[in-house]
Amino acid sequence: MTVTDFLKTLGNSADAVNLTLERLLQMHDDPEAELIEAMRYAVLDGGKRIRPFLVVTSAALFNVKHERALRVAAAVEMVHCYSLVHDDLPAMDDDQLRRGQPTCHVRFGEATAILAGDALLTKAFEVLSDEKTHPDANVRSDLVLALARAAGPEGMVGGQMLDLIAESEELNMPEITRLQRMKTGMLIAVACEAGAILGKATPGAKHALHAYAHDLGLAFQIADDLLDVEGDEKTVGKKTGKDEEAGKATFVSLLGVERAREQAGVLAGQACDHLDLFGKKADSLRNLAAFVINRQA
Ligand code: GRG
Repeated sequence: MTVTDFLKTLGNSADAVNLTLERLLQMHDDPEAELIEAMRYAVLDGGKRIRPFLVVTSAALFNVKHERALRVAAAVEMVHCYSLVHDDLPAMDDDQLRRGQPTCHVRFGEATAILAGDALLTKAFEVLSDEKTHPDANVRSDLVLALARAAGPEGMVGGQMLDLIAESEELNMPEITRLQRMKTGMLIAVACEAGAILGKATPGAKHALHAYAHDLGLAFQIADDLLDVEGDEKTVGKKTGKDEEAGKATFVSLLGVERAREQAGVLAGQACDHLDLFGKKADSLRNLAAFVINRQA
């Protein structure tokens, strides 16, 4: 598959997820409508939709019904977008720009942005728990458990706490790896795991996807650190140079640009090796690994 073909595949998947998100977050006339508007603003304003792509593509390995995978993909994206809204708040990173647009709190005010983040997080679990997502209650509860673990104190929120600590304490390589694994890696991993849960995959297949996602998550983060150092603010769609400004140690500050880029390549290659048992069926996941380390935004 050429890069252009892959970008088309990613774009088609994003369109389908956007439609699902649009349907799940319908505007209405009630007095609290501004909350829905802020949620829609945070979710429907672009983004690469990498996590939804992982859900849909890993689910396809097990022939899961597309509508089911799309609902789970939308739920994972809601959690991702909530984390971006809260991360941009004045009490956190105090960012003005996200995906090339004013951040949610700049557009709607801080209080509404906090509520929009809260509501996206809870809505995600409502979607997963709904029978429309899967008729088997065990599958639904496994999805809820997996996403809660990935997003909570032992996952993304815990990682964000470590990130706050990193502003005043110099972390070493194992500590940064753990931080990034929790902050970004676990949501990426649960996106792959969700496909396997929906497809009632064998332990071997689940393990392979988990190993792929682990390496992909680290490669993704190194690429993100490289973009913060080298990226063009307009293309990236958010402020760059933030890690250095905050005095935060990152993979790039510890390894240097060249070794960091090399390491991202090694991790992406390793990620693909874990997919051997799926054969050609997993080519889209392999292409995603290449996309993640070469992206400009
Ligand atoms: C505030 C609860 C809470 C958690 C915040 C994930 C996170 C923790 C903050 C996001 C800040 C950040 C820039 C993290 C680095 C990696 C990352 C998640 C980048 C953004 O993800 P992309 O590149 O973004 O997939 P798009 O816009 O394409 O969806």
